[in-house]
Amino acid sequence: MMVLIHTDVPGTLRNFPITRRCHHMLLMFLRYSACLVVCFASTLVEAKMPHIVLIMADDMGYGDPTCYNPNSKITTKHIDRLAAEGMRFTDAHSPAAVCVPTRYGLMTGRYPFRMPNVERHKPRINRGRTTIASLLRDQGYETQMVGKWHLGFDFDDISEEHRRGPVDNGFDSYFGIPRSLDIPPYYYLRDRLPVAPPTGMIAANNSVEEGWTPIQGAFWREGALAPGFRHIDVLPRFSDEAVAVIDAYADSNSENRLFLYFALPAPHTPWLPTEEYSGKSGAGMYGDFAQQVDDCIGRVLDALDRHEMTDETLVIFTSDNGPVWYPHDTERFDHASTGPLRGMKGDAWEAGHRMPFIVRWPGTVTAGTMSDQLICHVDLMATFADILNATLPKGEGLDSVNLLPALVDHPDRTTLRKTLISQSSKEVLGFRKGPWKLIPTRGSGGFTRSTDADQGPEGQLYNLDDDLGETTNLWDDHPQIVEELTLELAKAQAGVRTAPE
Ligand SMILES: [Ca+2]
Repeated sequence: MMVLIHTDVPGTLRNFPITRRCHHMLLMFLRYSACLVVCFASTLVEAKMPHIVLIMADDMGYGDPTCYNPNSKITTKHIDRLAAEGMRFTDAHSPAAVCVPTRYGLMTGRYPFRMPNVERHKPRINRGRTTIASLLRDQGYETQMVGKWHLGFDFDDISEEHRRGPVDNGFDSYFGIPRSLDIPPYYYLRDRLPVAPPTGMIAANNSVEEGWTPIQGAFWREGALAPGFRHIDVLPRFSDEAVAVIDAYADSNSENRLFLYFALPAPHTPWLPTEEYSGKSGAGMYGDFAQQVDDCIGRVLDALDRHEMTDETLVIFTSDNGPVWYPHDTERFDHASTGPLRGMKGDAWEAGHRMPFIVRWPGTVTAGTMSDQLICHVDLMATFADILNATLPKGEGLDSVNLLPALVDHPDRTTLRKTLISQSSKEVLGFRKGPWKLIPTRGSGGFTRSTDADQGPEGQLYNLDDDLGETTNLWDDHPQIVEELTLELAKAQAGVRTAPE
């Protein structure tokens, strides 16, 4: 019988801290001795991979968590705890400035301009596409999702089976709502079935009388609603479900690792803080609701602590796009939900897509560190694959760049992701390369209304190193850079892979 022992250590592992490097060399030895002790070795290899908990807030701004904005009027002690115990990224981006395309990019590792153009609320992910969940499931993870899906379902009757949702895209189980909590019909789903189908109706709601715009506050649209469904219950219910997933996993004594994707429906509208949180922040009902979101994250972290899973769990916290927060809100509350960034949700400007992004992974990621590495939600696919030493199927994760080196050895910020494409709500594609950011149109491309100041050159070019707030348009000053970035963007749009193979 031949025994193969490979001594070559993969590139990323060379850079691991020494204890982890030894640990991984042992794992590699076990893996390649598999022809002798297949079952024994594979059990050990799987047992040493981290649990993964991915928490994505909905419409939370770059300036909301206190660890990103010391002047925030919102107490975010649990998000701050993650930052204190992990790595906080300052140049992390959603692939889009609104919910659906960002979630497509997160799940598939593909920029959302590649997303199939289908009828509203129909499935967005093609059959057979690798997702982060299917990747992890195929590597032996138990994959669970709680929260807002918003990538469409296929069904014949709303009271019957919903196909092509989370459990048909790599998740073993799902509890959640089909889309944003201000878009009807309003009902819960468990796996493929409605918990109760939406047979009633609810009138529209907003908070205009309290000084908010029609798309802020306790805003939802008129539509069908399941019996007993209350919008205000959804966030607490999801927290209960996420904690229950961790409890059930811990009680099961499973030999597999856990992947929990907790897709919070908040602080997206409707802003509905429960009584316990009302009036507790300095940023109105938005801030109160965001503070409740932070506590929900705290409940998940507590569950990991309670089951002594914290030390072996990779936790990622981020948000899917910027906040619905206007300059007059910043003035009114002296709270900049967008931080120092220009614009808001939907925009091609930075506030639309530059996101809080924190990674905690005890023993691998150094506590209390920061990274200015350019990263994007689409990068989780390649990063998870590298952590698991898995190979992505050919053609999958087309735009996903492996971030593991950024987590373990803090390389120069220009070494991993070279470029970034982020899309606005009107599908304007912004192109980033180094400090330069090109927006090939005038204006925000999103929710911020045009002003006279948006006139002038046909497009926008900013140097974010000098001008993070995108105040000075350099389009006319650097025609060569405009040309270079325009060409690179066109190549990507033509279908060219943007991430290394
Ligand atoms: Ca969102």
